[in-house]
Amino acid sequence: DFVINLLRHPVFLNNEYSTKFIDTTPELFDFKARRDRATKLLTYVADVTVNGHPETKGRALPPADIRPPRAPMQPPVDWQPGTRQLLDEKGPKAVADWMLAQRKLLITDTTMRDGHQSLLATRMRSIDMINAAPVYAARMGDLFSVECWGGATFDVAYRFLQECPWQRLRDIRAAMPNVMTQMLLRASNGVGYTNYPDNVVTGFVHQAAKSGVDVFRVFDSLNWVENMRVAMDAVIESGKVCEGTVCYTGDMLDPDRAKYDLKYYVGMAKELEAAGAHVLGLKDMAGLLKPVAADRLIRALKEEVGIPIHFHTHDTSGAAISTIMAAALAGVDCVDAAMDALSGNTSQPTLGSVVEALKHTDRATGLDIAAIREISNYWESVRHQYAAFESGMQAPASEVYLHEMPGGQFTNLKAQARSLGLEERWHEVAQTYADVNRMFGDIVKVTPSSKVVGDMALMMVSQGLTREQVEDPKVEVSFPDSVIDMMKGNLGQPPGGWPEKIQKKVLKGEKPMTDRPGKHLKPVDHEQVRAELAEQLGQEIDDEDLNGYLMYPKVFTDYAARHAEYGPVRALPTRTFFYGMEPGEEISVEIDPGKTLEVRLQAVSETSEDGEVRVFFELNGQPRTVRVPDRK
Ligand code: BTN
Ligand code: 3PY
Ligand code: ZN
Repeated sequence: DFVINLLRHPVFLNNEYSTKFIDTTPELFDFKARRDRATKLLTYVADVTVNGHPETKGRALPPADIRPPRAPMQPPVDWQPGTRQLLDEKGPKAVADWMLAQRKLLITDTTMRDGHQSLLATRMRSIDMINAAPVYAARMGDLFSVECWGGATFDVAYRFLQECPWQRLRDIRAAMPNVMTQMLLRASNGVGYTNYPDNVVTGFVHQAAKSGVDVFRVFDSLNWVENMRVAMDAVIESGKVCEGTVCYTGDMLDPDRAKYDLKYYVGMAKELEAAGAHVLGLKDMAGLLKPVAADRLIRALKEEVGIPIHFHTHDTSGAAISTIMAAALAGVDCVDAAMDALSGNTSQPTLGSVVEALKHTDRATGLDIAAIREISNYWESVRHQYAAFESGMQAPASEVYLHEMPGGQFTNLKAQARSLGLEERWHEVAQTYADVNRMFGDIVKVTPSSKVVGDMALMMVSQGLTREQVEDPKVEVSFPDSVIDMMKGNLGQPPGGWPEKIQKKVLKGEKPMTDRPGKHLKPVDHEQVRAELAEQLGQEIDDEDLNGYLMYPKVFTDYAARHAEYGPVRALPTRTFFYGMEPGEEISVEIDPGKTLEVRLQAVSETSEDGEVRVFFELNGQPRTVRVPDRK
């Protein structure tokens, strides 16, 4: 250990030591991991300071005068028991009964999941959420839940933010002990883009429950209840709230689109109730449900099913608040909204405005509007730091009723279009997305089926192919892999099956599967995978790591390798993480509860002849020099 410390010591590495070095450098005898982690972090900060962060290069910068976001309250805070205590003490059925007994409209705050997934490409870092959790506990204790996990946040945490999604969950949960945490689960697709073996799905749900998820919103990207049972059963087994979810698509009021009519939705809702759902989720991922349709749908569902209804929508069209009002007046039990500063457009409708709209009515939410404003001000300052990930969407648009893209996909697809040089042709992409949907038989479009439709649309626009050409057996088309996979039946079955003509053309005669994909996937031997992974990475693999690896093998191992190099970068302020430091700047980095590093950047050298830059820090008052290659 001593030799390792010596060889890694920056003073030693920089050839700046004298004969007294060992005697005057007590940290050489400090064999705890802490010092080592500090060195890793300094290496990261030095690297980003010199080379920039690959994710923010060439993108919009945060406003020049921004200051680090300051949360309205610091721990410890006083809090009153909330839904979380109800769940822990009385179980999920009691939560559902309690929901039905409320006259007030219950609210889920989606800021920490769908809000930033839909507005900031899912890039919000854990530290910005964890800092908000205490004020939620103290002042938003009457929320139904806080959606803060699942969907795209899981792989983005590992892949782009270099942090552990499980730790995010545990930390938010610990700092907000009274409000239920909620996640979005893609049923057999877990938090991924493909069906997983049944025991991987079950194991993942059990781990998520153990690490801190209270409410699981479970949906299937083709609305196939058969494909939801494994995940729903696992949630029910774990004693948490199972929100079995219907995805809304199309236009229920349009007689020319009879496939998804009132009867269809009520039928699926009843199947979910029979499958054991405690709560019925109604997931309008693109924001297509119109106010009058919402009134009819919610009234019918309230009549036909006995479990509470939780409505989720997006404000892409600008009409979502009117749909929320219609749903509230029709008796919906709970709705999703995002804190004002992260609401609107492709995100959820505006939480404070929903609260205001219902004040002094019998459905008043009881939430504290002053607290909402203060918390939203915090989110506003958080949002500024992520300027690089803003979509540039300027206004709501009724075009969503044409393309029907989910709010969580819209900005992603736009970025994909840009990277293919198709940004100028965005409205063509939107029209083609609609054409592909019809060609595929008018399907539910939500992760992962939405990604398949998007892949196909981008391919067609970039190759100048029309729907007629793609459907023409005489025209040779090379379909994206995701399309082939979906037509094979690997995401399951849409209502009424796949249109035969296009399926035949895509599969070139190969026979599709029509039963549940999970039935054909071999169970995973968790302990064997754990042992192999531990061997490969040379580190212990805990249950969270194992479940992360099973969802995303390569994303996880890449994350683990970077973690070994850079250490706990999750603890860095967001601005430092994306932009490094300025000479003279000081930051505090809490790497463990109560263990804080004070870091000051003194200076940055010129690039040496061998292409290296020396970055001079003060770490807790001690000088430290880090060398990084100039890769600019
Ligand atoms: C990524 O791999 O794209 C994200 C992880 C962070 C990589 C770090 S950021 C500082 C340094 N500069 C780089 O170009 N990569 C590393
Ligand atoms: C996701 O699965 O990530 C979604 O947000 C679907 O709406
Ligand atoms: Zn959503």
